Amino acid sequence: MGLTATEKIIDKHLVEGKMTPGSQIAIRIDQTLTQDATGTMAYLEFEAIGIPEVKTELSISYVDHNLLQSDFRNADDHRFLQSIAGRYGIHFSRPGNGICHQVHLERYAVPGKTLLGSDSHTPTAGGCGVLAIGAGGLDVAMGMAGQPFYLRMPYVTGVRLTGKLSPWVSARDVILELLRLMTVKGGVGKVIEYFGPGVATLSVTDRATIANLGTELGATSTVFPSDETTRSFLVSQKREKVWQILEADQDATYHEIIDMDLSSLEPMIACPSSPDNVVPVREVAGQPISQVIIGSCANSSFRDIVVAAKSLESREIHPFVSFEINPGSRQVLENADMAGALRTLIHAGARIHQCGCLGCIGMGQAPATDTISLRTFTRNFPGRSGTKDDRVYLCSPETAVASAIQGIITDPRDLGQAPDVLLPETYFINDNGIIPPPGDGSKVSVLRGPNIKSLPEFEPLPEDLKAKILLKVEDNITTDHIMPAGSKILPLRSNVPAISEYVFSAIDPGFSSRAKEAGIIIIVGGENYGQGSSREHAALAPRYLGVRAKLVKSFARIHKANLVNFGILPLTFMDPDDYDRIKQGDTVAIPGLRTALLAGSDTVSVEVGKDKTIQARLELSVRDRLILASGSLLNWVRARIQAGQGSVFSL
Ligand code: MIC
Ligand code: SF4
Repeated sequence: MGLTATEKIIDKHLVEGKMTPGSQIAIRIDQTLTQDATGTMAYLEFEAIGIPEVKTELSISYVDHNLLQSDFRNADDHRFLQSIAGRYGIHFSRPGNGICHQVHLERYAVPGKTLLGSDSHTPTAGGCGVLAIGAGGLDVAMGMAGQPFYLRMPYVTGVRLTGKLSPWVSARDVILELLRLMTVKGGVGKVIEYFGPGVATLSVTDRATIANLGTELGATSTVFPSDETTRSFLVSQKREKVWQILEADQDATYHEIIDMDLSSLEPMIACPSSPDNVVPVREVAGQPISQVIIGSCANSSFRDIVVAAKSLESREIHPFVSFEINPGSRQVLENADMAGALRTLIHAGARIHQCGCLGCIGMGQAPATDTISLRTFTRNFPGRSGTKDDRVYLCSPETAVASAIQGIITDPRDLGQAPDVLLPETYFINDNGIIPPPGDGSKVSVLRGPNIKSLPEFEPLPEDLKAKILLKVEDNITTDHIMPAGSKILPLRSNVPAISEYVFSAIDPGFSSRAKEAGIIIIVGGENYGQGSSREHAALAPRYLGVRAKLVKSFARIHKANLVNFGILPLTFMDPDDYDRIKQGDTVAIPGLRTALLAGSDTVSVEVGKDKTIQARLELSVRDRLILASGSLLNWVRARIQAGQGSVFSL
């Protein structure tokens, strides 16, 4: 039987398990990436493993999330990241060089390879035929140490593209349409693979936009074939030699197929406050706006910036709108400049920022009270912009610029003739923003500022668990609810005691002080709990506060893996109606938990108060169970190293 492109990559990298969807597999990791906000912790964890040097083909540390340097802490983090990269054989992409996913696509993505990144939008490289997966920092640290990555063999959903996008309609509209169809839960456990004649009409950066936002479907990854378009892209990056073909076999079978005719699509927009709250732009057109930003790892490539500039030729930004450009990379900025786009943008009234995540992660650019902000970003979760009760819409660069001109949400087709954007045959390339490691890093000293605190130690799982339900939450709780980001909190990513003060602060400001009195804690939640970011702080900081279990209707993939890595038991309701039978403040007990876990039991009885018992499911692999019993992945790995089993982590 033939294989899909995804299966071909997995097959080549499989080190454990069988390619049966849903079963546990382990794959070899060729490349890793980290970004600063998750990276400081990932490198502290890598250090704690005790290996002299990374064992991957390429590992790279990007600095893109926190560039504010509002005090010494952020600058110290940058110095720490640069020095530890040199120490362990890791490339370092300097602050201002660009967003990890955009730079990686340009300079390092190799068709057919595996990439593990400590950021949920790592699948962006899937636009170039890479199997790229987002994970928690500890899993990426393990990848750097040469260990395989454990995951459930994904179901492969095929999206067959036909036709060609109409003028003013672009890649963002393709994925917004898919988000409308599949919702933020629709991709869980799946890789979304694109095929069909429509693929050839999309450039690699268009494909990367679509792959990037596959994360918002909850998908494990997104994979595009590697074809002649991919080859031309690699030629334009002077990297043709890494090109290789990747396509599904003629007789490959997909788990399901979604047909999409590109010609039938129209400009779409995600309304507040979820990326799947999608409608055609015309349905919400006419509402006044105060801010428009083009940027983020989803839509800040050369094409995205130039299409905005061309649309602005002999036009101006509306006087009530702040129009802002966050270029994806220094390469984008330099090439847009050479194409004359920057001058047009500046002249029309745009505010040009440095290359990085900036407002996408709430580092500045917060919108005004009770006004609409249009962004080409990835997420519009409530409050992520930094403004309470924000009204953030997500759309294409075309819709963004048309609206910035008119001052109201505008269907870009109203602007008349669509601009033509020619991609450079070869980009002007300058890699001086990337510092390769020295041949021998053993002499490099790691520079640690006072805000960089070592990792807390965690106790093994007790035999009997007695805990209090300190918080009960609804469906679709995001990691931005659990562990918010933004300019106040992001500088604390290397300081677990300090950042833990903000756990759940967005929805329950008293949580961390209550937690300090409560002892052992359990959290109850609904469907798709922990969607969004890969930030392991959303597991690490609650664990530090005493959270030992979460009982929910269903989990998002990366968050569940992070919970296991930090010794928090992920339990799901056998009967979802039991969610309504328990309340915040109840006490729960799970007697004999440790024995049941290690015996491989699939269910446990949870006693709630004095008179109720409900059943909870333990959907865990053998490895997960051992990690949970040890108290954390690091405890488990250290114990194995001490027992002389250090080089073989597999089970
Ligand atoms: C995000 O977009 O939410 C982030 C910030 O890039 C996160 C990583 C983080 O929290 O550091 C992600 O998507 O994984
Ligand atoms: Fe950065 Fe935003 Fe992309 Fe996250 S989604 S990596 S914050 S640009």
